[in-house]
Amino acid sequence: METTLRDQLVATVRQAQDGHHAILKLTETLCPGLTVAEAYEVQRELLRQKVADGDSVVAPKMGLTSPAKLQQMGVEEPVYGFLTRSMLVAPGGVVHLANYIHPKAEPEIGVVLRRDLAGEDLTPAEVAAAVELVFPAIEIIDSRYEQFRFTVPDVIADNTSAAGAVLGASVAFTPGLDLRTMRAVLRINGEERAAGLGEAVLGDPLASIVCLARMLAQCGEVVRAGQPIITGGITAAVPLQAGDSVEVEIECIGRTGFVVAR
Ligand code: OOG
Ligand code: MG
Repeated sequence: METTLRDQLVATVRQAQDGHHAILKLTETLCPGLTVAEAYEVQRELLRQKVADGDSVVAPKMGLTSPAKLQQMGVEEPVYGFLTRSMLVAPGGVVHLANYIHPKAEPEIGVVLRRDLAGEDLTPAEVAAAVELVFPAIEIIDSRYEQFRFTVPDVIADNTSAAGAVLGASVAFTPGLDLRTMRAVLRINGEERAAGLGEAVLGDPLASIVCLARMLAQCGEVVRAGQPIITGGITAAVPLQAGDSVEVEIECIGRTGFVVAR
């Protein structure tokens, strides 16, 4: 992709991210023909700039990996983005709506690998052998596009709506722990608002890591050991309002939460 156009797309998305305002889709304005590969170039350049400005990359995230999410967003394929240090919210912490546009929360299962994983055709069993820890997570997504509507290239260029994440305490991953059958519940002020099983994520949250490794391999990258990777929303995302106390509990893994203020 031509650098001038790429930089224009990066600047447009970055202003929306930093200024917390919604924009029209890139595919509706600057670049109707934006491809998935070009969108990842935009995502990468934007992240590179953020890192140059003092932020740091924490871990990749998978998105659009469950039927509930695909249906909610009206798109068809898994995508990845990256969580950065500035997005992290301490468990039990407070997030301020003023720092977002139209934030939503979604329950996710997180994993930490004990060794790097690379390749186009890993199996869930190979991933399972490499998983060291698992943790309950809440991703706060906040599409920079109006109405939270986008095409796949648009959402990739916007770092897959990544805006915040609460990463709960991790537990050791043991072979007996079948993530497919773990029930995830998202509660707001004590009331259950969304629930689903781990298997909603590509049949197995570990398949999400297989998919991530495959996508990263296309640009010669690997899934790194030690990073807290989130595998994708298990349920549809739930809009946040001031006064919400949000909690996610993943069966056998644990719970985490945060509070929403104006
Ligand atoms: C895109 C991000 C999707 C997930 O877990 O499915 C995502 C969006 O829904 O805005 O993070
Ligand atoms: Mg997510």
